[in-house]
Amino acid sequence: MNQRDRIIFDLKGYIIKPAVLSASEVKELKEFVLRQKNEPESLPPHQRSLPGGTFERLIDHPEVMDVLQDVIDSNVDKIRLESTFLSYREKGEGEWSPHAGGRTTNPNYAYNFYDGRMYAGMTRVVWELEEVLEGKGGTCFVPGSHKANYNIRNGSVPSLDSKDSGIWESYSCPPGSLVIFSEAVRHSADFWQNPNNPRVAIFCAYNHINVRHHKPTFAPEVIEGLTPEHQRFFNEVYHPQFDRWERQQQQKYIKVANKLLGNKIDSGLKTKIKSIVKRFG
Ligand SMILES: O=C(O)CCC(=O)C(=O)O
Repeated sequence: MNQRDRIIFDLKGYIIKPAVLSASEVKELKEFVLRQKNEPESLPPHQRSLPGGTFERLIDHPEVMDVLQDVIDSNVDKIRLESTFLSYREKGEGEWSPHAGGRTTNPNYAYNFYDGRMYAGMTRVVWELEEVLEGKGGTCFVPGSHKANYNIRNGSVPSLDSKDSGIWESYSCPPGSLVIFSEAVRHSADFWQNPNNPRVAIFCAYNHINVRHHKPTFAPEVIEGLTPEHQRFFNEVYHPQFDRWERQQQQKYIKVANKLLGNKIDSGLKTKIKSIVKRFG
């Protein structure tokens, strides 16, 4: 993350990165997620919902990881992906629903600044696949509200939550842009009013490996269909040190099996040992 983006994210609680994806990447991705939405049966089971299929390669897109390493954890292994969904809105669809905002001790989405760097919990990464026009339905924010000292979370001054209170802002961006925000910033969905195109956006919620906000709902066959590098974003909530211990245990058992079989252990047996250690180790 460059210093300008760091300062903006800390100051406002969100940043926009315009046109991260090329026009052809946007086209391919949009066609795929609309197929997932409209004709899932036409796809193999492991691609019928997010994060499966064309979206998979965006899980650890370098532009996303670059930001998350600055706001969640510098170690990519400590970043999880806990929710992904498609937001599709035609003109007139949507809602005004302000939520979050203010300082919180809730580790799921607390925002802190300590020792020269940001520490955000749940961080939303939104891929906008259609053009967004300011004030016409993109996500709205009260900039800086992730650090508010008065309690704005419970909506105790309702006039502040009205869209025309003067404290809300939104954005314009071309298709393929990224909107990244701390869940701690007060924000709201809006009614889609862009006459030119629907809203087609993929919402992702990343978090630190040690906490989770959402109840997991991913289809097991979709997660099993991902590459191992991507599967690990959906591991249960635990510290990655346990993966190291598990690998050490597996190696121990594989060594013993090698000794017993005179170094003839094949890859099928190795996989079996690994899964047994994983289940019972
Ligand atoms: O639909 C939107 O634009 C905002 C969604 C939202 O409120 C959230 O991600 O928490």
